[in-house]
Amino acid sequence: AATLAIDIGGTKTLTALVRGVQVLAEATIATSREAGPDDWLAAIAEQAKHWSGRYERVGIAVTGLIDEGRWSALNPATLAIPDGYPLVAQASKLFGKPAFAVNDAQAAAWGEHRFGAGGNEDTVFLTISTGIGGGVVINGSPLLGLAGHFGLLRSPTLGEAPLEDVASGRWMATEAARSGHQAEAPEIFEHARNGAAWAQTIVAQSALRVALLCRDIQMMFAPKRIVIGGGIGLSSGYLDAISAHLVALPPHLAPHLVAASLGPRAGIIGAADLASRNG
Ligand code: BMX
Repeated sequence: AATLAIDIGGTKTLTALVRGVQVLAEATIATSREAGPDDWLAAIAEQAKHWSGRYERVGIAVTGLIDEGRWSALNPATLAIPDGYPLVAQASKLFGKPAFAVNDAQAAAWGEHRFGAGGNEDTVFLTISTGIGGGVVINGSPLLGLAGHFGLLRSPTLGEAPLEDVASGRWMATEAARSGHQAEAPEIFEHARNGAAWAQTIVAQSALRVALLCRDIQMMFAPKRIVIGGGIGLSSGYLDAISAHLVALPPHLAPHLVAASLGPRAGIIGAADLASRNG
């Protein structure tokens, strides 16, 4: 039987009907930053109407922290979520099916570990997106709750700001505006490819900071692979830019970086599989 799989990110929401690794149908809607969780769920329910009767459970991946089925923002700048929103309770009421919720990067880490680039071995997944999310799968188990929220790491050299505030897609757009260019992340990559120095500097700075994060993650978990996903992470040239900073490391300290093979679907596939195991 299929799962209604949902991935609510800071910019967009992916809704799908998933069976195993198969995505039977899908739709992307914008996550309205002015609205709140009740409205986001209502918009998803509207879309899911087309699939009524075709799913028996709901698996939800979200930007933010999930604790005992309740949803909160860690960095409200990525998405402002009211503290402790009863997501699992609301979703199971709305859809009339058992629901399971997990952080978006943790869901994607699980998806990639089981069905994608992680190859069923120890995997750390990083999504470089509106924010920067992380998920860890060690010894076949996903670390849940707060574990893996690498975008929230702070380093004195970055002036106490959380890492994602100085490296994510949102940061890139802010940096562009500071240098007099109105551009969202996809346009910044476009400008960088066309040789614009201001855009190249922004991409390079973000990639360097993420490279340093990957180096540190290798020290913490020594995963077989670090899988890179998210709209920024999967932009052409970005993964190479990170890897270029890591080639000089001695082999036993060097992380092995690979692109998410499930692409933007890692979260829905992971959330669906976790829901089927927890329901
Ligand atoms: C933030 C945090 C993480 C999330 C990551 C990527 C919030 C709202 N989110 O670090 O939980 O995994 O952003 O989120 O505190 P995305 O929306 O960029 O995919």
